[in-house]
Amino acid sequence: MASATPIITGFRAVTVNVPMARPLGTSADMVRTAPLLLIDVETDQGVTGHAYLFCYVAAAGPAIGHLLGAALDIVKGDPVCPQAVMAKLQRRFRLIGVQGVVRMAMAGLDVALWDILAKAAGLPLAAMLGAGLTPIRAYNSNGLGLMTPEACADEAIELLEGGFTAVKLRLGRPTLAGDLAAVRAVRNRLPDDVALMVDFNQALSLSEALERGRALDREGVYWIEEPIRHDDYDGYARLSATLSTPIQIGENFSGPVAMATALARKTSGYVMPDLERIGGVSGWMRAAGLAAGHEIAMSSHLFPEVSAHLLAATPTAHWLEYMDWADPILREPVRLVDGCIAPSPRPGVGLAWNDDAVERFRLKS
Ligand code: SMN
Ligand code: MG
Repeated sequence: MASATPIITGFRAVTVNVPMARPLGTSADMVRTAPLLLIDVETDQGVTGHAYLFCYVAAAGPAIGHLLGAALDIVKGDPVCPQAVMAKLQRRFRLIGVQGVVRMAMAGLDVALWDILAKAAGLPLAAMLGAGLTPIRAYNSNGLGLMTPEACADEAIELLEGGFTAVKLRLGRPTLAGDLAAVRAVRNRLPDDVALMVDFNQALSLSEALERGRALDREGVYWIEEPIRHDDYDGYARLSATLSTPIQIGENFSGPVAMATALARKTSGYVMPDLERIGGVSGWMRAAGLAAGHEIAMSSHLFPEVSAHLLAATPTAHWLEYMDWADPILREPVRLVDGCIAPSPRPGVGLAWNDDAVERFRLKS
């Protein structure tokens, strides 16, 4: 006999601000702490779903928590059917627009709902999605911010510990010469078979990106990430047609429709959707279908714990972005084996909070 689908009964959301082991200087801002919104969604069957969101700025945590409360008011009493819940919220939030923090709140809820479904089935999320618990090749994305070339080279070597075969360097200094010095220092120090990704965080104009991209084409870089404004798809199409190094974009795709638009315009050689901007598990699986249809390699952005499950179920899975930012508040941080991360074998997504650490890092309002 089929068991009844759990019913959504309530939620809790707590913002923590967790210091990063390796602060990250990007071209936009210096990031020293990870503001995370920890989400628990409760059901009538006693199964609780967990998810966390990366809030970028601490003030966004409580704001997204409030939006989540508004979402819960709308779907309380509904069964845990993520597709139906997301469709209902999409309709109800149409006037404010399903973008930015609204989309993030919905994505957090979606992940928590999938966690509930997988726990109720007694399966890890990857298995729930029909995939095996395949370890996913990861690049170490901790640190490697805008520092001196020497400091970057030293940190790049430290980041190989754990068997990593790829690291990501942030770029976007005031001059091309400054960026090139950092790339050369890191590339010269890394073994030849270690891949080096670079990320500009949208720092450049199109003409600057063409100039720096042409220079990087000679430096053995694996991909060039977000050189220009994230939604300048004409600019990305031009860069992709001109440069030999693949362009990488996707952390700012707001839902699968944005990704479909980008793919149709041949903006990049690779894509890397972000769990909380693409629409949680439901949005990711649609994005994975698009990537498969276009035969384009798809990586993840942040959220290594959930992304490991999702990449296991992604036909064109490429690289998992590994960062340790949530480790201090997790009971079981993600496990690294030979530079790969395997989805947690526990039922659900495998997130459980370390309550003492949550109390220590809780944002006091
Ligand atoms: C990044 C993401 C989140 C915070 C800082 C920097 C970066 C990445 O764009 O892709 O890791
Ligand atoms: Mg990036």
